[in-house]
Amino acid sequence: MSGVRVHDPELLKLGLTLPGFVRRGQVIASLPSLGLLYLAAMTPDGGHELVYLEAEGAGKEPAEAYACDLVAISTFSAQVFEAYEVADRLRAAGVKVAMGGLHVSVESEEATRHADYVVIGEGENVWPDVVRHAQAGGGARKFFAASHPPVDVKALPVPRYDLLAGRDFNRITVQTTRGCPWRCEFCASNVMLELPYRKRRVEDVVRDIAAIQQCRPGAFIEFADDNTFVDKEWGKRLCRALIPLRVRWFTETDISVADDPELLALMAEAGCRQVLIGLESPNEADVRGVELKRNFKARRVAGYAEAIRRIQCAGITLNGCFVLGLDHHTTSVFPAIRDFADDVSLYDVQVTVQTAFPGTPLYKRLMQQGRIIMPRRWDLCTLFDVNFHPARMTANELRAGLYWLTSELYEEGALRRRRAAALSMMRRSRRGAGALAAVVEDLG
Ligand code: B12
Repeated sequence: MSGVRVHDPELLKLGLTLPGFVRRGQVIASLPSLGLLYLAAMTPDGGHELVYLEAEGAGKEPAEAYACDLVAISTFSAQVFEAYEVADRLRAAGVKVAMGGLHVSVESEEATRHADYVVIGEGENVWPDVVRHAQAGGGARKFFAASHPPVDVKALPVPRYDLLAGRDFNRITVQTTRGCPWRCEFCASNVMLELPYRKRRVEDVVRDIAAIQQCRPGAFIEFADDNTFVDKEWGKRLCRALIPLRVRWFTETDISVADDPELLALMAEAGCRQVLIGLESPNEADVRGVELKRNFKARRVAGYAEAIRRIQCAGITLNGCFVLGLDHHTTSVFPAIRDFADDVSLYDVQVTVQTAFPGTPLYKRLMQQGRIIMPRRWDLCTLFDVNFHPARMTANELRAGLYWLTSELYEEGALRRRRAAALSMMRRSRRGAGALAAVVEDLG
């Protein structure tokens, strides 16, 4: 399923009018599903013909889907009801349907009402069994990744990027690592990654990027990682290997990337245009307890301003992400985030609403506390729709704060002011100044 999802009508209206919001939406609206491209690469021999299809919504699935014997659908919570509708229609037309991905890995029972085969967990080692089972006319059943050897990221094949030929995508995704050593209460990516943090072989990442460059010269790469630069020495090796490829890329990582100036310099040299980092909130007290293992987030807040300066002065823009509605948040958080973003000259800012994705510790806690407004309304898991009672404000205050902050952050003047400040911060350092033209060209 393609596109972004938001339901709140007020926010949708704002989204159509605010320049910063619109631009960001356009950048991310179009990215392929890397999970499905991996499954395609793992499909066993046997004369199967593979196609990659996208549906913008239920009812918009391409007719080609109905000509398939087996359709694999990847699911996120926000679009899962639409995915179920597509699956129901395909099955009514005699097509077998397999579903997997983050949502159905947690809510597998629900998915069995809509799919022949439901896969729980990482798909690579299970998928060949699903295909063979379907080919043999096997009946509906669940498949568990845990019953297969764990996915060895050092043995991953090249995703079938060639299947994307002829389609328009803003960016193409590559994974360099899987998982994250931290456990944030709200994190939805961790739900299926019982395995520890895993790094791929640098040469395999280079191989995959070369494969992309072959079918899409000049493609902008987005690393579909949860936290790329946990291991700084591995990160340096990765960057050194990327330099000759002359690639431009974006990734998600944590603030500790700023601890290592050599790594930052290599990232910039290797074409890193932006890192996205979950700052969560400008005040230490607000994020206390959010990271469940070692209170990582709270321990870092005091160093944010300096870390941001180091990253941007290295010639890499920062997209700082904030979560609205944490238990310590009062309505004072909205102006605090706006002021902080200005004070530290963030090039890009992303604000989202705390969201209880199924399977997360947050979901469990808010359910126990009776704070989910409409349980099982997965379609509201968009990161922008409020579906819980915050602890220190009302749900309506949270909504109103989101609208207010969105307008403040993304109107043309604010956007221009923040970016000009970020670029002037970069200009003041030798490395930053060197990267300026490339950043402006790639990110606008
Ligand atoms: C890149 C990305 C995007 C891209 C591309 C998404 C895509 N088409 O795959 C874009 C920018 C479009 C996007 C959009 C959205 N995203 Co997004 N995105 C990501 C990100 C950063 C990486 C995803 C990725 O490529 N992972 C790597 C691949 C290899 O893993 P995978 O997809 O999970 O696939 C593996 C398994 O899940 C399984 N599998 C997956 N599908 C299937 C299917 C079958 C049949 C089988 C057998 C197995 C299987 O096997 C695969 C290989 O192991 C994740 C964070 C994360 N770490 O997951 C967020 C994430 C997935 N996104 C999220 C959200 C909320 C969204 C949006 C709803 C935001 C919005 N408001 O619009 C939209 C939804 C878009 C849509 N139409 O559904 C949440 C989803 C949480 C949830 N439980 O639903 C995540 C986890 C981030 C977060 N903040 O928590 N996203």
